Amino acid sequence: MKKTMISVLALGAALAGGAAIAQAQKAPTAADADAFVARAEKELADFTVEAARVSWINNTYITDDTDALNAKYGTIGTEMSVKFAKEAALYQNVPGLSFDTKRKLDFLRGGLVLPAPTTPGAATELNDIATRLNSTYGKGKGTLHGKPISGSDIEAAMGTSRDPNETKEMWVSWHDNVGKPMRKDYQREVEIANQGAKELGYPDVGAMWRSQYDMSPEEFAKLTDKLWGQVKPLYDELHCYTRARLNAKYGDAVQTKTGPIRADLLGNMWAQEWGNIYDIVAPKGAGDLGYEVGDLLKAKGYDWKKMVQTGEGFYSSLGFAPLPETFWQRSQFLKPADREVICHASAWDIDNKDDLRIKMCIKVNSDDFTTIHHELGHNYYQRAYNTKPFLYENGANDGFHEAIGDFVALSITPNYLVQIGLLDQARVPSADKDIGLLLRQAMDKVAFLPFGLLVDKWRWGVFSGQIQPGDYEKAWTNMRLQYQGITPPVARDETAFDPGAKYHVPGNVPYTRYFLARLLQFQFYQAACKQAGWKGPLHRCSFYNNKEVGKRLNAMLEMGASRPWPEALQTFTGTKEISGDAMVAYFQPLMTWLKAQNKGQKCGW
Ligand code: X8Z
Ligand code: ZN
Repeated sequence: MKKTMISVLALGAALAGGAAIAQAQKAPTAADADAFVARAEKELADFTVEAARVSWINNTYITDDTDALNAKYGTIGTEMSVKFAKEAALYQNVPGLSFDTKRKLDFLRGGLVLPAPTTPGAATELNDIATRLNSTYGKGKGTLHGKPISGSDIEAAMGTSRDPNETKEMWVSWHDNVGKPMRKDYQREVEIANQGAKELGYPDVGAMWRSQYDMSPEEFAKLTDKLWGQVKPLYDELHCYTRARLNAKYGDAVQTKTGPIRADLLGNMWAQEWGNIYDIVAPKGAGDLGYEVGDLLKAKGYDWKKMVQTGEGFYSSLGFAPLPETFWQRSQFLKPADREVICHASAWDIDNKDDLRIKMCIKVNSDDFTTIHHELGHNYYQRAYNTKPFLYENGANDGFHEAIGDFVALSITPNYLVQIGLLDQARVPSADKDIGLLLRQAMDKVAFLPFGLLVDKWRWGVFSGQIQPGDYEKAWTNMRLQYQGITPPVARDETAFDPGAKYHVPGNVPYTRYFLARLLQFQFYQAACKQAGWKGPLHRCSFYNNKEVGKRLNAMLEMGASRPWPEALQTFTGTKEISGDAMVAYFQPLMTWLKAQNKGQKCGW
């Protein structure tokens, strides 16, 4: 009680305006807190519609002018959110708060991803930097054979090139051209945002990010380590097997038999998903899966529209209403020829009602087919909770938001591909090809896990000061080695800034959400297949067309963030615990097979 009084008086000093001071002088009541939340919710809801439009334009048409507008609106948004966060803190311990008011106060206080201190000019400087970093990433180019190549083209080329000189050139040029110039800006961004976090009563920005999971930041960090422990054995076997196959293909001079894997050989710029090199690791002979989704799409003449319609079709088959006409009019599906954009895929809900959009630079390949399902998952989630109060218009936690579309895409089984006419019945892999199927999935799903964890392990360290600016690069490279067992194709030093070459660092998008989503999507999938009465091996299950699964999914989605996430999880899966068990169960036959393949090998790095 006393503590509350002290903070209330502190507010009086901090706020300008007689009304605030007058109000601050008497102890606030639960009714005051309700009124404050209602006001904050209304103001934020109104503002974010306009801010989202500005941000959309900036992200789909990067110029100095749209950068300036984006930074301006960002600044207004930061100042508004910081003001509400400070005020929310004053009401937090008021006696008699309702569940909803308490929950919304927590969101208001800790929900800012990039807080600024109230020092004059700080929010402006922070938003100038954040916009510049984001746009620098969008405009970034690497080279291939000495010629400039855009971000979306280089991503695709990393998936298809099997020439280690090419992949090395692309890897080095991308990391040097895009990441390096961001180093100073990023350091300053961290400084300012940390001051903001401290003003709001958090030790640093990382602690703030970890505060949004219905448990303490410390408990959350422990939970992520525990989850990683559950799935790490699977990763270790996959790493060992993949390294051996790469060594067999490229020879000792390119990929050593022991030690880490060279980062540019895994079919992905960040070595985060390895499915693109399935051809290199495919079981020899009979076990091979026998088809590649990208090839099927191309063979059937799919274009971006057919790909998106196919994604939509899956959600429709579950009983979700079709996407609105405006989705088709307003989305960015292709990379415009005549201007700079952010190609990194995202899903937008501009008006918190029905103005849903995706922003992609779609290519006809397997990665983008999966990503379309991923992005649409965001859109259907957004629409499912659109009647909730503004502060509940969010995922149960951010991992849920990232998991929905991936969970749906796990249903893209051979039989599903037959159902939609992409695969001929005669080419459905028989049961003896299960290992190929599982390995193809593991190369994307399992390979991702340590990367999903380490991006924020690095940022948590940076924000807490455990990683000092002079060690940014070293700490990053060490974590890539420690968790992923990979090594850059050339030596790196502190003039580099490799974290900046990954969208979410300059884009300031927290990343642990994707680690959680990797596990959650298998929990959702296991539950859906049980609901559907599926009896065969888990990985052959598709819940396409199953309205019952759709109905139960919608029941979880429409909750938004209104309840603690374990309750949302329980609504769909029956359990309150996030766990790696479902993922481990899915890959169990592969695990056995990998162990047999790796027998006699010295695994690890
Ligand atoms: O960023 C994304 C989505 C947009 S939310 C395309 N993902 C992560 C990444 O690309 O690094 C999806 C998987 C992980
Ligand atoms: Zn996403």
